[in-house]
Amino acid sequence: MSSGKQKTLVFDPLAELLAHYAGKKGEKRETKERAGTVEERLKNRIIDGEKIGLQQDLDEALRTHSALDIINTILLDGMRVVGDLFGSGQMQLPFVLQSAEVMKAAVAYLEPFMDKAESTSKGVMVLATVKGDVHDIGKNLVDIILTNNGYRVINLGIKVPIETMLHNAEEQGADAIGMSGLLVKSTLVMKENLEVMNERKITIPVILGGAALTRRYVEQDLKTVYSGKVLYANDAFDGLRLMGQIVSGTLDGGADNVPVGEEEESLTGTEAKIALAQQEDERSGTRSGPAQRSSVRPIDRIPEPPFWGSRVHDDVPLEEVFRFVNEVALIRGQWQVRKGRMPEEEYRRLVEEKVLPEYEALKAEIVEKKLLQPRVVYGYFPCQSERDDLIVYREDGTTEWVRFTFPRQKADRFLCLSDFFAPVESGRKDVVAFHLVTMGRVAAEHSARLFGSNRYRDYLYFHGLSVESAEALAELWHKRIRTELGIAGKDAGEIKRLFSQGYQGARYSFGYPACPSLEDQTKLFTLLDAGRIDVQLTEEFSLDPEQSTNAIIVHHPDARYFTIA
Ligand code: B1M
Repeated sequence: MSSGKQKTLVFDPLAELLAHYAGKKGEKRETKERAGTVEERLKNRIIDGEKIGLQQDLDEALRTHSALDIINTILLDGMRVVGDLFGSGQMQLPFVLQSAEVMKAAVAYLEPFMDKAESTSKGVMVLATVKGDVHDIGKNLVDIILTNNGYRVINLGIKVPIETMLHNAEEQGADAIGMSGLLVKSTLVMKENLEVMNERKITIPVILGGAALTRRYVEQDLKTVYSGKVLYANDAFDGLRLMGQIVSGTLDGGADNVPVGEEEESLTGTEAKIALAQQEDERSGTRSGPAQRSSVRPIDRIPEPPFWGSRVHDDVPLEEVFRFVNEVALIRGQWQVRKGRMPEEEYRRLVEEKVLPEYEALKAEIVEKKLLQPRVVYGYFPCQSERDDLIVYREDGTTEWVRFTFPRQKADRFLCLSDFFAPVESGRKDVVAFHLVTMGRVAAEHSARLFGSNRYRDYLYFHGLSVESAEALAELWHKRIRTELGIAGKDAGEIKRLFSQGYQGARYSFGYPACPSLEDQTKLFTLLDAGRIDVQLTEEFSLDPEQSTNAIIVHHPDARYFTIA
């Protein structure tokens, strides 16, 4: 039983967050002792994400409560407060995950005290990333939040076919199936899955989530293909809320499920919606553009590449890659350390004094243990444009090797990616560069290790940095390509200005609006002989390992990001 110094029981999220970031878990907290009843202490341990002293409090609680009672009434109540604080913007994701870690540890400690027949489970979800998609983190965040709020989650992993999901759902008596995916392709797989389920007259509720998914697509298109309930979850807590409604029978499945104040337009990134619109255009066959050309003029002096063909680099220093990490995307996007209701100055202090030192420590650990292994394959190829096509030639400059067809804007400037290259009729050969970068399989393996050992917060941090490092390597290599082509003179001095295209030309990743076809990555793989850096394309055109990205690199000064619709 704890005794001695008192600690205030009033929860101050910022103070807790600052304490949390003050060092590794438990540091500075070892001596902190809690006051109040054992029930209050346990609940506050969950809220504060504090493991030190947990076992003693659980032992004390076991004298007056059953293990099941402790979980259902005390600990889950703590998690409910955590969810509320997160929902109201008062608690940040890393801190939520810290609480989930304590919950997990507490339940593991209590399990041996429970009868075999006793179950803490409020319901069961079979959860998976859909076929052909390697994206892990979204689904795993859902797993963490559901598991530590009393649900049993059968997490089937990535690239999961519908048959496996259905088999597990039946075997485990699941209350719902959860499907996740990163790319627009995956939203189409979700649709196919629902069609299969419908044909078989299966009606289990389905929750869908992922970056390229929109509520509109789920609630308008997908609802029409499935006679069971199909629900859109914007984030992991939305998934938790829906799961609660499913098991309590309070779900009505309609627009009423949208939380108050949630606007359609704020549901997913604008980029995701643009990409989806593009995909819809493609499906409805409106993709090929009018004969009109844009007013982009061919460049006078075509840059000279240092070599033709492709080269592999697996000696890129990690320190160099880290210099190109977009810290805003990392901290606010991946780690979800957001300002919320915090005054600007406090947020700045939090980031500078607490988050950035942790970031530095993580980078040092990664370098020391080689937990990321950057590899690049890139190359330069002779090319010409022909209307909406880009023809890529073999090194001889005359034999057509690969041909891309890009969409053209139907209005506005009538832009098409091919316009940035010398046309066939000019008689001149232009140059196009491609690259594919990865942080290596070790990145996915280490992420899986952290998740598997319930180190949720470390998992979020490492995974987030690993994917942003892939993006950083792409940025770094784009700079190298500009330098090699002799067009780096217009580069912004500050690295962070490169993130908003502070340079000549553009880097278009396949799947972006200007080159939306993910299938076109097979052509890039052919040109670059991509297997040499151990990156594979799945049957749904996802890049495996997850921490990989590729692009077509255009040197023309007028090349900027544009949308098609
Ligand atoms: Co790229 N990417 N990316 N990317 N990326 C998107 C998704 C894209 C919309 C950007 C765009 O067009 N501008 C676009 C997809 C469009 C399309 O499909 N055509 C895109 C593309 C094209 C690509 C590549 C194909 C580009 C290329 O290299 N050719 C490539 C593919 C990578 C691969 O296959 N392995 C690629 C690569 C990358 C990076 C590696 C550089 C990087 C990391 C990707 C990763 O995380 N594995 C990256 C990033 C960062 C993004 C954006 C900017 C952010 C995605 C992210 O990491 N979110 C994204 C654009 C955007 O969303 N604004 C984009 C954070 C993550 C925690 O969220 O996984 O969505 P998420 O999970 C959330 C919710 O969605 C929800 O809860 C989670 C927690 O809140 N949720 C569920 C998810 N599943 C759920 C299930 C549920 C409930 C909720 O219940 C079952």
